[in-house]
This record gives sequence, C-alpha cells and structure tokens, in this order.
Amino acid sequence: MLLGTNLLMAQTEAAATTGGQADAPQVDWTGVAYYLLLFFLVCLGVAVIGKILKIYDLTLKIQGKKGMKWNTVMAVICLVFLIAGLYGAYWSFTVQGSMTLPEAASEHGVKIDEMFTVTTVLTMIVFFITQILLFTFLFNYRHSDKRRAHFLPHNNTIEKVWTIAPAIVLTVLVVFGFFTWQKIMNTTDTKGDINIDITGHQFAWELRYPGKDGVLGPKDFRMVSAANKLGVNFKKRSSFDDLQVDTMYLPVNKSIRLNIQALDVIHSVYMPHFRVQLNAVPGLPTFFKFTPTITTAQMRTQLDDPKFEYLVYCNKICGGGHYNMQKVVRVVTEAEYQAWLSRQKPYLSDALRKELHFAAADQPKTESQNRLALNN
Ligand SMILES: [Cu+2]
Repeated sequence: MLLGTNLLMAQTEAAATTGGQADAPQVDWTGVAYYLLLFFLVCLGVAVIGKILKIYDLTLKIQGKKGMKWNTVMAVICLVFLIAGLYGAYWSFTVQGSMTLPEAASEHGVKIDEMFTVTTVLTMIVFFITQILLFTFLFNYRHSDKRRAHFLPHNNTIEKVWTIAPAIVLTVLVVFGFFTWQKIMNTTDTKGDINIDITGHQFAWELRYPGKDGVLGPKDFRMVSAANKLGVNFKKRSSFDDLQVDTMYLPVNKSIRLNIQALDVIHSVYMPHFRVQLNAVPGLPTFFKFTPTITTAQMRTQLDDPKFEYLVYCNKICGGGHYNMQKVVRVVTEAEYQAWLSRQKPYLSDALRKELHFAAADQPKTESQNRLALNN
C-alpha cells in the first residue's frame, strides 16, 4: 500500500516536472519477493544450524562427555546481534540519510532543522550507549558455574539517576521546541507582505492572490457555486481584482501569509522544503507565515538538478485521489514575480460574471444595439 502510494506520488511528481513523459519509475516487485525469499531462507538456515548443534549436543551427552555450552553460544549471538545492529544503524544513516530533504528554504526552517539535529544527536548518543552496554553486559555476565549472581532488590540512587536525567533532557527539548514554535507562530505581526489564499478540496488546491489593492476579498461559504468555487463575496469591491492562479509564485525574502481553508474534509498544507505544515480544516480558517529564502533557480544549481521544483502537497489522507493534491511552488526574484503577476487572470471569470448578473451593465447596450439593428 505504502509502496503503491510512493509510486503514484513519484509518477505525479515526474508528470509535473517533465510534462507527463511516460518514463515513470516502476516498483520492482521481483526485488521485494527476492528479499522476502532471502529472509525466509536465512531463517531456515538458522533453524537447520540450531538442529545440527542440538544433535551434536545430544551425541556428546550419549558418549558421556560434557554437553555444549549453550550460554556461551547465546552470548556470542548477542555480540553478533550488537555488531550487526550497529552496522545497520550506520547503513541507514548513510543510505537513507542521503535521501533527506535539502537545506531549509525558509527563514524559520533553519530553526526547525536545528531542533531536529539536536534531538537526533541526543537520542543517538543514548541509543549507542544503551545498546553497547546492554549487549556487552549480556556477553560478559553470561552464566558461569564460577560466579554467583548478586541480588539487588532496590537502590534509591539508581532510581533517582534514571528518573532525573531523562526528565532534565526532555524538559530542555520541550522548552527548546516551545520557544521555536513561539517564534515561528509569532502572532503579534499577523500581516505578511503578500497574502495568499490556499483552499483544499477533494482533490486539489485552489490559489487566490490579491489584485492591485493588495487585499483579498472576503469569502462566504453560502456563495459557493460551480463558477464561484471558493465562495468569494463580490458585494465587496476588494474581491473584484483578485486573481486565480495555478502555480504558487513567491518572491524571495518576502514574508508570505498563507490563508488556509478547506471546502469538504480535513486537508493539510505541506511544503517540506520550507518546513511548513498546517491542517486545512473546514470552517476553521487558519494561517501560516513564512519567508522563502532560496529561489527555485538557486536550489536547482545547489542540488545540480535542473528539473527541481518546490511542491505543496496535501499531508492528510483525505480520500482516494489524495496523492494527486499537489501544486508547483516557484520562488523567484521580485521582478520575475511582478512580471508573472501581471499575466494572471482575474478570479471573476466570464462565467462568474454571468452567474452574478455582472453583465447587467453591458446588457442594455447590446439590446439597444439589437433594436437599432431591427429598426434599420
Ligand atoms: Cu487533501
């Protein structure tokens, strides 16, 4: 299921960037089956070796000799497990680690990455210390006839240490996270340089930009119709020049305020490169402010990938076509942004004009022309 979703995501990504070329990657099911078979084969091998050792042990006992030292066998297996596990951790860091996101392309993203790095480093230190101690203790203190176990019913010092140490570390992490979140969601300055409306519905994002007045017209859910998908209220003049756009263009180093809404179910605005994610909940307008710092062109050279695009995804499984909810986000210079903006079409389309009887002003003119024509 997960592999299937990844495949579809990859396909749409490829379609979005290359214009739907038929060279979409495919899941290598023979590969999955191969590794599954290999796993069962290894299990079978271990079981066979175990049985052989058991038979060897029994023959030794029949011959009146001392049996095998099973505790030593288990202790060695523990050591092997430790080394294989540590190598596995190293492998996943180098292989999966190289698949992580590139440098954060927004101001607050750097702070989020710092937090993530600190948490990862701390948990990794604890992981390596505890795993090494656990398995070497199992090996060192395996059963021996020469040694007697020491019974320790209770020790207050140990109890204090393993309660207080994690409590301090977790408090530091939580407080660090709290202050970072406060900085990101700073609500004293709620206005961005540019206000953008992003509305989720099954299964797409709709984008609305303010026109020349820089103000987005208000919306009213009772005005939602086929032509007025977002329910923009055209009783207000600020709605008239609003623009309907397909790609989210953002000027670099400008603060962007995303007004997030949903029309049907819960969606989630997800822009991983900018470290942005916030739910889009029907009836609960929210917003997220961020400042993009790296243009698409700069990121393309940084990653050495001429086809790279920032994307906005939906990060809630909102229905059957959820994977398809994505749009290209392009971070450009101010001049490029203005040039692009001047080419965008108004939200108030001809169909919408007709529906709202906006053509009323033109209508009599045409009628009178018709009459004139008839008279002639
Ligand atoms: Cu969605």
